[in-house]
Amino acid sequence: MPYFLVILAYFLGSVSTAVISCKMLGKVDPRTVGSKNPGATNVLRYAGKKAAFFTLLGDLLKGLVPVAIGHALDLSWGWLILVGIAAFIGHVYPIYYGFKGGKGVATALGVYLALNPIVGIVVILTWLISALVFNISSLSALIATLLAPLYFFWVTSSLDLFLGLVLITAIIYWRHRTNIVEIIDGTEDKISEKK
Ligand code: NKO
Repeated sequence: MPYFLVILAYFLGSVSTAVISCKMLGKVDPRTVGSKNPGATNVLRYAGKKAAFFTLLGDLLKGLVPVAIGHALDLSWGWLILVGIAAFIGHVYPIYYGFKGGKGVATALGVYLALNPIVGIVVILTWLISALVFNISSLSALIATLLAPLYFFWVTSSLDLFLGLVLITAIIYWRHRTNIVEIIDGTEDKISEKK
């Protein structure tokens, strides 16, 4: 049964809500503009708030729902994070789009919220505080996902969970490698331009 949930999570994670919501709202395909990333940040830039909202919500639910089902089945932390990783990998390397997906931020957040809602909210607060300070979406995600494994280890003391979360963080950093260069160069996009 847990194996089945892991596979299901991968196929669900592979569905791009950025591509689907932009298509349904008659907006530009986010994979062709800006950062070319099918994620809420790039959708907000080129397709507006409504499409960005659905993208964020959909990508979050792809991580949240499978892990919440795992919780209902009383799976161990090790199995739960395996289910979460499967959903996350689906989003980042989707089977339906030639394995070219997103950066994994919203789906990781859904996984965090399902693993432990309180810790998930603390991760969101970390993102919000970073966003208020730096005004950069990618940097805020990089800070939040770096701290998430530590928060969870503090609360659960599960090494399986910690190692799985570190893998998610490592993949998010890898997917943000061009963002990291632009952050260092000072050329990364701001969330809101105050000019
Ligand atoms: O286009 O390369 P880009 O600038 O878009 O995108 C960089 C970005 C990619 O990720 C996304 C996903 C959407 C993030 C918006 C977050 C909204 C507020 C909720 C808090 C999220 C916190 C958690 C992060 C943990 C990983 O990075």
